[in-house]
Amino acid sequence: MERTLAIVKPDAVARGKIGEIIRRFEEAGLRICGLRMVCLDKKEVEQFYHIHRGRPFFESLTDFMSSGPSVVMVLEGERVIPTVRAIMGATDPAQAALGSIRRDLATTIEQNAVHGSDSSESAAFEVPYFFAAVELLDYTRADRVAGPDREA
Ligand code: 3AN
Repeated sequence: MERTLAIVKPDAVARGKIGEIIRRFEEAGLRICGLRMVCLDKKEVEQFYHIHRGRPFFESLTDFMSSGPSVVMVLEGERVIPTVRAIMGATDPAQAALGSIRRDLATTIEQNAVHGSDSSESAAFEVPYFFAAVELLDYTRADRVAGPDREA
């Protein structure tokens, strides 16, 4: 089962959208295995977004991401990385698909409400950046289990 890191960014936290964003992930059947609210400092954000160092928006992006609390979470499911990317929508909210988080909730290409790892290589760096292995909890989504009363 694949895992990915998702973040509710400071703009969405400030606008009271934590629940709305998590609801969309849960309704897609994804399992939350770790969840925490964090206030990242500039250095932590710079390390997290190190692949964007040198890009014109790096300074502004790291200021924004360290401007207030975020919610970090690890999601698990089959093909969870592309699934979360699809639920989020394109980086630029104006280009994001109808019904995606960014189309519905984001304001700008920078303050775009949510982050999700873009590959298994990124997830392998991003998940342990925030969570120790013991913090990722194992349980079964009861509503996803096939049984006599349920559709398989
Ligand atoms: P995504 O989050 O869709 O994977 P990336 O990885 O290209 O997009 O960019 C990381 C973050 O950098 C974005 N979520 C967004 O906040 C910011 N960003 C990306 N492109 C721009 C841009 N052209 N101008 C300002 N900020 C940007």
